[in-house]
Amino acid sequence: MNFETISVIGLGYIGLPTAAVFASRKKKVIGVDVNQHAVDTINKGEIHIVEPELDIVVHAAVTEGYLRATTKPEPADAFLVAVPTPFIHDATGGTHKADLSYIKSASESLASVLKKGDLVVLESTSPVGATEQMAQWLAQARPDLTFPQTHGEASDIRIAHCPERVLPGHVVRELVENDRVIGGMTPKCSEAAKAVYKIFVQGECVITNARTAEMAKLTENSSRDVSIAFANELSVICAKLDINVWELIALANRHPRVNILQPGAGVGGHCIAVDPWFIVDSCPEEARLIRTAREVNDGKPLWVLEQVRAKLEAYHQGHPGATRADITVACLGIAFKPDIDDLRESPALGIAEAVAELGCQVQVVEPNIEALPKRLQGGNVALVSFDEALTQADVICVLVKHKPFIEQADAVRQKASVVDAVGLL
Ligand code: SAJ
Repeated sequence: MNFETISVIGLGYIGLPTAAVFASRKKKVIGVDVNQHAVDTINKGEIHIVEPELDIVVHAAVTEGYLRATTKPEPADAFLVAVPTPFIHDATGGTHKADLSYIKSASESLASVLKKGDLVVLESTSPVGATEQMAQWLAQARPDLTFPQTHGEASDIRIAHCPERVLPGHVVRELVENDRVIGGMTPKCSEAAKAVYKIFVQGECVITNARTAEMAKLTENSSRDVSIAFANELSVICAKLDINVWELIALANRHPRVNILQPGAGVGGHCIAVDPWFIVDSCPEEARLIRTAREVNDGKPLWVLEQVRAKLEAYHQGHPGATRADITVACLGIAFKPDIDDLRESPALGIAEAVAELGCQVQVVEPNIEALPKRLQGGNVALVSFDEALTQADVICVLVKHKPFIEQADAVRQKASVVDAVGLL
């Protein structure tokens, strides 16, 4: 199996680092994306997303001539599909269905350049059955070639699923070091995919079938979601019982077989808050715990907002005649988790927005961004320094446990009115 030219379809948070790491191993890499801006940026040796160390790897890959981006697929020996799989809300039943339209259009467009002997790997996190579906779309587009669903090991094209599992903020290191689960549609498909990943993966490449690989990825993120939901539920219970939940969890975690995660402002990002729904959608009757965990975590920002409202009421009682606009609320952190600039699906961002809608003056302290996102660009929201917020705010909400906040936690402890959603104090 000789994979000299590798094509990565979708140059986002997963596809671009993957393309760059293959290129760093001196493979010819063709990156494909429908976004012309992303393609132009990459071809200049720059990046359109934020991820530590990625700029250096992409710059080297492009300037040394191993990575090139384009909007149209070109022939290659292996194609890795890393496009988004968001969910679609069903307005009637409240279910969340996976949107496979990006996989469909990627398949249809790469099908035109497929040739006998090629490998196609789906990397996008997908509901069980998506790899088989992709194989069908490819077969429909190329009746002149044979595929594993009809010709098994004798097929012209090999197809596999190999889910990405890297942690945002640590992508470049984890891509190389993490183990990979490889699920081929046949054993030969798995072997071909393993040979491709072994070009740069130092972790183990463990082989299974495509459906199990799909479910493994969903299971990993659901497991974390359920664990975080347990911590979030404890935080609500402890507030009612007047117990410090962070002290409680630290105590319980001294048990050798207990490892409770940390409560927070809710679960954000585009993975953990999404993927469990793919399991719920496949097995709505059976996936009771997984659904409830999603609901508990989605409900947490509303609970934090209730705590902020209670502080506002207390302020009004101490300052008769004050209006909402007279109250300054500082929101410490709006990213979806500590020490990154990623605001996508951020519960903290939603809370800051809701506090602004209550009519307060909102001061956002977010050391990882330089300007407020559009959603917060109303008249009553400002991006300020930590010191400014600490001197001016009447109420402080700690929403993300960024490192600079931990270093200045003593200053927050001095303030009278604080909602601490993340255990900073
Ligand atoms: N969070 C808590 N309490 C915790 C841990 C996390 O409230 O104790 C919150 C975070 O603040 C954040 C959310 O959960 O809002 C998710 O953050 P995360 O760091 O747990 O995970 P992600 O979304 O950045 O990345 C996850 C990872 N999956 C697992 O750890 C099982 C990563 O390995 C996956 O590759 C990624 O999803 C993905 O792309 O699917």
